[in-house]
Amino acid sequence: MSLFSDVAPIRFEGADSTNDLAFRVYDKDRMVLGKRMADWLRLTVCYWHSFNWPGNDIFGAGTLPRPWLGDRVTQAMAEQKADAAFDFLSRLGVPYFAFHDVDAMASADTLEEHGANLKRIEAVIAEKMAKTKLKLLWGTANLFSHPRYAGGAATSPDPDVFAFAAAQVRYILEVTNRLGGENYVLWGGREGYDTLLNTDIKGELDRYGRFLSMVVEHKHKIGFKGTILIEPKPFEPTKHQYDRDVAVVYAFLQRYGLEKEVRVNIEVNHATLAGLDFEHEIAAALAYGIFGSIDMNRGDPRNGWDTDQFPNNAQEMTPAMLLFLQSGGFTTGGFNFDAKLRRQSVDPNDLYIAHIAGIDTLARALLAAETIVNEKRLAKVQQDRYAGWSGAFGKKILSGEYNLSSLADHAVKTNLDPKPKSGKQELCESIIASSCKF
Ligand code: XUL
Ligand code: CO
Repeated sequence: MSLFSDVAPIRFEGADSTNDLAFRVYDKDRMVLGKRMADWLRLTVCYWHSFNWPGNDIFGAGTLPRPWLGDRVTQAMAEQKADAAFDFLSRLGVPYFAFHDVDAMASADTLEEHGANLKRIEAVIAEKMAKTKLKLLWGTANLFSHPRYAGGAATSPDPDVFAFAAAQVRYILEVTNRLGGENYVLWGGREGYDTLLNTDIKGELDRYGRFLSMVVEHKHKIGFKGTILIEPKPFEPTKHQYDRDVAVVYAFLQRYGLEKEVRVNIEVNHATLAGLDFEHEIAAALAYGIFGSIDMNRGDPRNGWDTDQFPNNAQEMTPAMLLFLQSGGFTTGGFNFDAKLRRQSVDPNDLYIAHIAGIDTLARALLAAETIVNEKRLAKVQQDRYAGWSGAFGKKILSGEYNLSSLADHAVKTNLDPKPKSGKQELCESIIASSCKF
């Protein structure tokens, strides 16, 4: 029995269902372009927002019933939390969870105690995973909540903080490995600055690069087969985070020789906070070959911060889902709901309803993307648009047959006079809109 036990396992009931606690679109065994819906989406619930956040904000205290939370978390409280989390996950019927070290464990005062408490909860979680068949999408270290990390972790001005963070990462990376985690995430919570007046960017980036190299070295040393992921975000809590977006992360990885070792975990509202579309970040990661996983949520267009709301707009999601589908989907990644309830959502069922609505939104977007792929209308627009590059002349340019002057001579001699062609944006947009009918 737990806070979430009052609900029967959530089932697919179809579009006409009037049951708030049922899926209308997400039908895990439904085949989409040759793969089960569940295997495309690899749905994940995050521990921190769902079970480790009491509903506090900067103006007020926690509002949500989370009896296992308190200033000091004992092992018994941590176990009660794990009971509730695994009960919720099993009833919701998703295959994965994700967590930070401190989300799950009892409070600790020293690093040694941190390691011991983490091990104790690892044993509890391992047993629950075996019993429920739930899997770990990723583990991560919280290197941003404790006051010692106010100036960053890997980018802290203090080498002791760097070493403390290294110890924390080593513990949780090894736990992630033992629990069969499929990825390890580094979100650079405070790896950035509040003011440039006291900050040495080059030094901080070099140390951040060193830290990440150490993580990658350790991954190989312990035989962790999962993927190391960086989660870009432009700001909040710092004024400027070094991992501001996918392109910046790629440049960082290249500079420190890690672009073949590390991929990205893209979060919807981190993209929008960076002034970019979510689909832009997916497209960029695919173009650079570093697409890894997705943190699913949405922001509020009129708020400039990370509101972490559950997604509810399938049409908005469809362009990203289309890129995802066309790329073949995840290897080790998944759709993790990095989303939280509103503070007034104090009914235990609200957590189910939020996830169900988010999952159905993803399922709708997936089906819309499938329709678009099958219809081939959008693909044709792109093919026609770039057709010249697969013709003889385009190929000759790309093969290096011309240099700048010989190409210029050719253009003059043949009196080139290219005419504008329609980009067909309205057609593309109407294809997206009309595909969202689920
Ligand atoms: C913060 C955020 C984190 C990471 C994990 O904005 O997204 O929850 O996903 O540290
Ligand atoms: Co996130």
